[in-house]
Amino acid sequence: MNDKFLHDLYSVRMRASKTVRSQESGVGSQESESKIQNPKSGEMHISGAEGIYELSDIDRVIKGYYQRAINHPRGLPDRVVITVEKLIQTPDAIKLLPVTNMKCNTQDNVRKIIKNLLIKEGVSEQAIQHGIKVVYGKKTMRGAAIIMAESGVRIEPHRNRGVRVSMLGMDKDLEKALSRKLSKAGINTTTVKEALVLASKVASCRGVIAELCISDDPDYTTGYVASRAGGYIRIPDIKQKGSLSGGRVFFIKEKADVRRIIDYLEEMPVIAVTRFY
Ligand code: WAQ
Ligand code: MG
Repeated sequence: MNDKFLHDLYSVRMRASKTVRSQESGVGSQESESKIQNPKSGEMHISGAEGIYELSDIDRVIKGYYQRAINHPRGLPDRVVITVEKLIQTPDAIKLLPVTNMKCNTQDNVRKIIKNLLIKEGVSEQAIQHGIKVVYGKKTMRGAAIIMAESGVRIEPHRNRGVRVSMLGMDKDLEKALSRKLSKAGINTTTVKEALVLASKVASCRGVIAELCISDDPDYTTGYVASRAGGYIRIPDIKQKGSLSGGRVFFIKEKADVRRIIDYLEEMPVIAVTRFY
């Protein structure tokens, strides 16, 4: 990628959280308890967002992120942190994964569908069970869990926080083309576009085999399984409406260098520039 790409590019990140007082999360209140991200600080994750943008877009992006933070279905945050940083490294060019849709599911067979898709990628049954526990579990994290695809061992260093994929963006022409394509399918939303870029960055990381994702928004019931080989496979009705659970799991090769994977996902700037692998 040429250096004009680096000119005036910034990473913008937002995270919104709320401190849940002990009465609210007290005994017998399973719902509040389930929302607490970090039991020690009582901090509950409300929402987060991140992207790479040109300087001229930052004003608009910050306003949008702030609106998103304070109008979130998970509740009103009492802390919103927005970070703007100029990129010091030229982004890598990546490709977007192709998008496909699974047919509607009943709650009964949705776990079977997840399992089959992940087994196809070579993830073991044990690893899948552990992954399913994370994304359907009561505790929601700000980032993703990392699970070794064979042994099923969970390996990310900060269990409560997880690994937060950051430093990712999409070329403007590609975004226009993608919007047109998604519009035809009736799914041209920020949620889909952001998830697709994230999944594409994760899939571009050497050592990552597949990803499983369920939104933690109570109203958003579509999730996905993604991999470089299988693409981005949307799964409707992956969770019940109203549920606050959700999360992401990255399944990695058993012998992969976890530190390198985390550094790439969190720190290496990438821009999606073409549609498919
Ligand atoms: N890096 C790592 N994990 C993340 C990140 C990130 N940047 N953002 C969110 N997560 C984790 C975190 O545990 C959240 O609780 C969980 O994922 C869900 O995040 O095709 O909206 O932002 O229709 O609620 C997928 C389907 C939507 C889109 C995903 O996720 C489609 C979504 P949310
Ligand atoms: Mg969310």
